[in-house]
Amino acid sequence: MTKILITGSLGQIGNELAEKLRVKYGKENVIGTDIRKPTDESRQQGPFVYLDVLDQSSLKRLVVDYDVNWIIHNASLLSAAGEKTPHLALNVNIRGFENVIEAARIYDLRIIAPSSIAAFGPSSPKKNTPDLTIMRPNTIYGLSKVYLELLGEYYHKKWGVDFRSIRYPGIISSKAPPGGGTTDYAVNIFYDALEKKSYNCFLAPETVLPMMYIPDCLKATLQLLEISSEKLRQRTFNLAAISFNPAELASSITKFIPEFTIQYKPDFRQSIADSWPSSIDDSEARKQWGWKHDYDLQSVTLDMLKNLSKRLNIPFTS
Ligand code: VAH
Repeated sequence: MTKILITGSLGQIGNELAEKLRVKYGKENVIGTDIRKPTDESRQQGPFVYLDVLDQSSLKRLVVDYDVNWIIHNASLLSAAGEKTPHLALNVNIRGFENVIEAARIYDLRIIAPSSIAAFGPSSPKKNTPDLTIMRPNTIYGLSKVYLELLGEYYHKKWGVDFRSIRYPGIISSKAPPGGGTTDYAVNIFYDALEKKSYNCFLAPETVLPMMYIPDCLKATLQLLEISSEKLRQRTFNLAAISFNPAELASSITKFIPEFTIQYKPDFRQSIADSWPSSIDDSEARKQWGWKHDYDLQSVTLDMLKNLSKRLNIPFTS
């Protein structure tokens, strides 16, 4: 019986991942954990337990008590939040991962722990960035993700731990708010487009970044989570879908909300975005586990506006 524990399960990805896994593996077989209080709605979706990934004994107790055999480690501070509180990011992203990968070794767990395109830096190739290349990120988030990849691969080689990792691009979704990332503009813009018909963008109009819609993210995560370990020729994979800049996203929104306007006021997140690739080569994921994305910019825009107009109760005609 597959029993899955998710850390950071109330986050942007964890929230919808828990929902999708519960449909497939059974409500009681997916244990959500976080340090925040869940809403009544998310508490009803399945078992939820408080877990701070810095508390290794609680983590081990949960693995034993719930007979966990897969762990999805999402708890992490993202790029912008990390630059505001680097010591907290060091602790959670590095010490936290050390606790989780050690639990995976002790209890022989399958583990998927996301990395990010933020693991690349200013000296990495900017376009069509391959899986294997120069990686000298200049954010605490980015360096913690390089460490996660290398430590996970060490545990795999040294002790056979079934570690897998995906370098996520920016993720766009409408159910749970994003958690302090540099790509959050691509989510916040939809709320403001409906509520204010305008948006103050914290990145410059021409800043191209790799992005992905949440259904594609969940599809890829389950594909890598479920494939048998022997079929993988590497443990960490680039993942990509669409690349666009704020100006292109704004014009896609304007097709549906003609009166929408955007202003650009780049802040500290501009230098973070400038250090990342503008497009990613994910051919290994496509070759080794059949990855392909379904959503393009137009379909993301339409689906986001439809979902949010329902949730915010703001009329919208597609
Ligand atoms: C961030 N959303 O902006 C995250 C992501 C590729 C970026 O890792 O920090």
